[in-house]
Amino acid sequence: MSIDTTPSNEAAFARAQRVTPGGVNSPVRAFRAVGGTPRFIRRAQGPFIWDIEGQRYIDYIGSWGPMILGHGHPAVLEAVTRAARDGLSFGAPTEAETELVEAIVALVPSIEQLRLVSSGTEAAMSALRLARGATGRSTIVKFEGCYHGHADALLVKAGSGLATFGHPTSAGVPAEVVQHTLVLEYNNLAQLDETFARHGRDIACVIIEPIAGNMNFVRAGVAFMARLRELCTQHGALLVFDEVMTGFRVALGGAQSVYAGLIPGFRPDMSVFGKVIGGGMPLAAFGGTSEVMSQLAPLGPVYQAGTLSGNPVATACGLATLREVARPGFFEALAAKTRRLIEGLVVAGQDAGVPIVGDSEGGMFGFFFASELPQNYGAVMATDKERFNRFFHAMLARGIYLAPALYEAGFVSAAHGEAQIDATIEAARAALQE
Ligand code: HOZ
Repeated sequence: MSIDTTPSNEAAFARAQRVTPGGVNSPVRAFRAVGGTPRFIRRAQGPFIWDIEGQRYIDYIGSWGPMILGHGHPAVLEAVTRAARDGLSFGAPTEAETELVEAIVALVPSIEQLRLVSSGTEAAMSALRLARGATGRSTIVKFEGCYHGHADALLVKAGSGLATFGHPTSAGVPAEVVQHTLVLEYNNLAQLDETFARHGRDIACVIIEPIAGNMNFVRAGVAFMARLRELCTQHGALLVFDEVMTGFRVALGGAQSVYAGLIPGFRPDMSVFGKVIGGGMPLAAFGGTSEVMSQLAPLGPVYQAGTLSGNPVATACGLATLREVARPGFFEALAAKTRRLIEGLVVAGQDAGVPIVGDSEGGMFGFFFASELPQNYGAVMATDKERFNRFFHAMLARGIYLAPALYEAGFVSAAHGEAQIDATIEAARAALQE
C-alpha cells in the first residue's frame, strides 16, 4: 500500500481510473456531463470542502443532500464517536434504532411504522416489493426523470446519472423485469387519468419524487398531486413518496408536509427516506401505515433484511442530525438563506442578460438557463446545457462547488452563512459576465 500523498486531482483521477470503472464509485461524480477533472476531496468543515490540492470550495452538494448541518457538526461528531466506541455493528436490535424511528414517526404523520435500511436504493426497492405484496398487484407507475435508486424495475427513464449520460434506461435490465413498470410524464394530468382508467385495477403503487431532485428541481403541481392522491385512493393503489432527497430537507415533515399544507388531509400511503436521516452515514428507511408495514417479514409474507440495517453508528449520526434540524426556527432560517441564493442568481442573470430561472424549498434548490421553470423531464432536457456546463466550470474556478450536472438539485446547509451566500452570488455575477 502506498503512503504517498497524491499531488493533484488529475493524478488522483488517473490512478483511480486504473482500478475503478470511470475512476468513481458513483457515476455522477466523474464530471462526465460537464467535462474536466473531478475534485478529489481531502476534508470538509462547515460549508466548505477542500480538495487534495488544497483548494477550498463552498459546498452546494453536501454529499448529495445528507449534510444539512454542514460538515463536521460537533454534536454529530460526538454522537458518532461515542457510538463507534460502543461497537461498530451488532446485527441485533438496539434502543437507539427505536429512538430514531420514534423521532421520525413523531415528525411525519403518514408514518406509523418504519423499517431502517442502508441506502435509498434499498429503501425504494423494498417499498416496491412491499406495495406489490400488500396489494397483490404487479404494475408500478413512475415518472420520467424521477430517480428512485438503481433497482431494476425502477431504472426506466430515470433521472440523475442516467440523464447525465443520455441513457435514461440502463442496459442490463431485462425487458421482462420492467414489463410491469409504466412511465408517465411528470405533471401530465391527462396521462395520469388515462393510465388509471386503463390499468387502475393492476396498479400496486405510484412512486414519485414529490419535488423531483434528479432532473434538477421540478415540483409536482398541486392539482397534479391532488389528482394523483384521488386516483390512487379510488383504485386501491398505494401512493409512495420518495423523500430520499426531500425528507427533513425541504421541511421538517418533508415534502408531504408541504403538500399537506396545500391539499387538505393530504398523506401518501408509504414513504422512502435517506440522506438527511443518516446525517452522512449509510442509512435509509421506508415506512407507512401499520396495516401495510405488517405485511413485512417477520410479521408478514414480504421478505426484506440487511446485515447493516439500523447500524448503530449510522443511527447515532441520524439521530443527532434530526435533533438539530428539529430545533425551532431551523427550517425558516435555512429556507430564507436558500431563497436568497436563488434570487441572487436570477438577478445576476438578468443583469448579465442571461435568462436564468430558479426555485427552492427549504434547503433544496435548482436553477436553469431557460426563461421559464420546466415542468417535466422533456422541458429540463430542452434547457441550455452548454451554458450550464460553462457556468459550472466558471463557478468551480471561483471556489463554488455545484453539482457537476444540470440534472441534479443543489443543497444549502445550516452552516452556510450570509458571507458564503454573498460570495456565491458575487461569483455568479462574475461567471455570467464572463
Ligand atoms: N444519486 C446521486 C445523485 N442524485 C449521486 C450520489 C453520489 O454520486 O454520491
